[in-house]
Amino acid sequence: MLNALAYLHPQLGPERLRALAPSLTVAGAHAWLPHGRGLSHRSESERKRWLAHERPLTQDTCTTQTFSNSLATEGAGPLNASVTRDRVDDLEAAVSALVTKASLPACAVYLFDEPWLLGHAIGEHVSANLGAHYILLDDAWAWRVVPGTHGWAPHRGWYDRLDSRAPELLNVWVALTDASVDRSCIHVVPLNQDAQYTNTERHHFDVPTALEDIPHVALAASAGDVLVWSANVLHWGGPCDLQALGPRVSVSFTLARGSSPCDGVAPALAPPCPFEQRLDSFARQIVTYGIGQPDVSDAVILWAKARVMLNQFTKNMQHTQ
Ligand SMILES: O=C(O)CCC(=O)C(=O)O
Repeated sequence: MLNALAYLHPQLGPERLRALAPSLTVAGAHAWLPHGRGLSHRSESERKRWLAHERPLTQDTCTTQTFSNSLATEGAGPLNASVTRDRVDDLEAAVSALVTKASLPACAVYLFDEPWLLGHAIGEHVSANLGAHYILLDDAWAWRVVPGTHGWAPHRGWYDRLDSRAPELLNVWVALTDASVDRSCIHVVPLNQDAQYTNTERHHFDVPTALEDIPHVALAASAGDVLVWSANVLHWGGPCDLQALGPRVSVSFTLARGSSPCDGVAPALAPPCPFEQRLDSFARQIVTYGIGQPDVSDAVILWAKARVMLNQFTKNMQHTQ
């Protein structure tokens, strides 16, 4: 039944996705595996060998100290590593093909393994730098902000106080194109300038109605840059001017420290993983974030809601049997 539902949306079959982004991997079907078979049934050593091919990050000039200091004081900053040029180009091309050739949401890029491999690699890098173990959550989104539109409105990813040296919840945002001030870069209110946060009596924060007078910083980024912020930092995606060089494309991840609270969000599936499970995860992201997004059609929302509901129904049936 679920198989049938997967393909009710004509653009969501693995062959169609492979045709749209031939340089990426669907369902763990890495090029060196015959007949495009997944790896989920293979041994751990084979899996590790496959993952070892994947080095999507390069170390940057910004030091560990700079990264951890800006996180501790401002709650946000660039990671001291960036994404390799090839991987940035492949992911950006995939997002653009999904949106422009198949009318799918940018977030469909998470049907491929590579974004998750990148998320896991960033999680390991952040863990090593902050001296705390972070896990990647099943919580992700992708943007293609076209000129004349803007990124997400101001919000916090978490509304309670977090540990500033090693926040329990981190947002990770990866630029797949340049994201300059005129091309929808991220804006943040640094925690040390956020009146709500500097009031140490206060433990729950909100989003002020008037932002004009609030000090904020534009975090202009180049393609491949990785920004990390404590989830309770007030942030938003700026406007992409009509004169900008092109759309701003980016992907995001969420990392949770150890077993910290994360609103019931499960850990991300380790790649490679079966395509059906990727579809489930994609449907969950659409249900969580997709409504009202310009690149998410009503057909995709309907499909995602049906898939999530059917999964829930199947789970309930299994519990009652
Ligand atoms: O890219 C954007 O416009 C918003 C990003 C964001 O709000 C987030 O990653 O939480």
